[in-house]
Amino acid sequence: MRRLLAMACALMGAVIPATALSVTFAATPAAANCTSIPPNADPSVLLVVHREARSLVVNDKVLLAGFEAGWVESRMNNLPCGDKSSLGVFQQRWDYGWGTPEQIMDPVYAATQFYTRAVTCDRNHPAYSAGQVAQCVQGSAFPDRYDQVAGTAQSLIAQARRMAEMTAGSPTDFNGDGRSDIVAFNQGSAGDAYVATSTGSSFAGTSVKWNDYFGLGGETTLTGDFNGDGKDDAVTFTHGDSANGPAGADVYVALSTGGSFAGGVKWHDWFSPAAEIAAVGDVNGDGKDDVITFTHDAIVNGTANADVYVALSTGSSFGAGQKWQDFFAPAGEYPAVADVNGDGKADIITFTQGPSTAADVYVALSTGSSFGPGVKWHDLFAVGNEVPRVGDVNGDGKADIVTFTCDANADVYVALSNGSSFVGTTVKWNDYFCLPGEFPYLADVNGDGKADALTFTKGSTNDVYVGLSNGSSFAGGVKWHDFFGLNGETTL
Ligand SMILES: [Ca+2]
Ligand SMILES: [Ca+2]
Ligand SMILES: [Ca+2]
Ligand SMILES: [Ca+2]
Repeated sequence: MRRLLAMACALMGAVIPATALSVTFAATPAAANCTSIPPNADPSVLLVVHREARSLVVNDKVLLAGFEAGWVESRMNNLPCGDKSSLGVFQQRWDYGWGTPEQIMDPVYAATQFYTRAVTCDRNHPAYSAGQVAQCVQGSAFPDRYDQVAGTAQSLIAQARRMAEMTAGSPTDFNGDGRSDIVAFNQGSAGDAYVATSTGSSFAGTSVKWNDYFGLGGETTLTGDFNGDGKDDAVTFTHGDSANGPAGADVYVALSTGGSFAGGVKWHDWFSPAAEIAAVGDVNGDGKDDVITFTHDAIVNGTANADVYVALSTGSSFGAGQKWQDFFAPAGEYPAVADVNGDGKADIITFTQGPSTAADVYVALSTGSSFGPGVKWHDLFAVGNEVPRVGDVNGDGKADIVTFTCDANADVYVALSNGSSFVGTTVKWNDYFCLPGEFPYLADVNGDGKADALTFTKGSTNDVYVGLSNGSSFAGGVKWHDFFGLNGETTL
């Protein structure tokens, strides 16, 4: 751990903005014997509890039960203390058959224990509310507390989903024709991957399956050209965290043949465990995409690990994980990967996502063997819950930053890279693109060298709209596909 004072101070005001995480809780949590319990949820615990629910393919009610129980018992913190022998997020007891203390203190294990039992309770009592399912598992002396925090739990689920969907810089030209395509990983227990290829003016193909078992629920599925043949491949990170977990922290790659993804092959057996944020980019500029993981730790008392590890592609596997930066993108920030200075080596970017007084963008340039210091490249971009992306929207070889408000305004703002900073504040490139609940993305879908705006509407329409870049704005949205990407699927 190394403390970078200047940056830590600069980021302090922005980390964990006063949104849902700051909900105050009047009643005393069940962990009565702890001398102090953090007032806010631990972001890494939120993400792990969310991922385990997805891994077990639980329904929305059981997911809510997990977040209600976690908030009531520990305010979603991995407590090393509690009433009697209770420990961890769910205050489980080793002397009542929940596992060893070490297992219970592993949030992956604890969440799996909770959800496995909650699924049974829900199946046996289908009329139960989420809070009643939580009580069925927990057997609390205060059975009504769980349903009472449903609103808070929903806010925390939204925070976790936002972290689970952090995605930037995952290229999608699967057949290598120079035009970006789209992919949907349905995850769950099916693990199907569907691709629709770009014709230059639409995405062709519905239900064209490129792999029928890749990327299960709770995993992070991304894309990139890992063997350097010009065709983007698929990668999945399983995010297990220890011998206690149901799976290790494996990384599988499915190479593109140009018309399908081959069977998944393990390229790494320990990378991006637990609540780390995985990403893709060619950080050493050899033409093969590498994998990057942000440990994304919360800042506590002005310090945090917040490390960044890289595993370089050899073309047939990923090498050992190496620390390339030791303080970048702590929890609450939105990390991304792209070549912002145009030297052919992908750099790391983080959006602090605070209020307008603290919505900064930092960059750490790749040297080819490490990332340099974090430097502020913009001081007002991607405020609060906006959705930031990175891509070369004007085709000059340097990746730019884009933010989608994805609210009723549906605005899209861009700041262009000049190689040492992002230029432009409130420069609107489209004023109606990405409504609430949609998933925006950037990709060069017509192959002119300029990244275009995409949005997957999901919801009830499942459409895909494209706003082509002309180098200074995104054109109005045009529907390129009318049935692609369902709710809960990962779409890129
Ligand atoms: Ca490839
Ligand atoms: Ca590389
Ligand atoms: Ca670079
Ligand atoms: Ca550019």
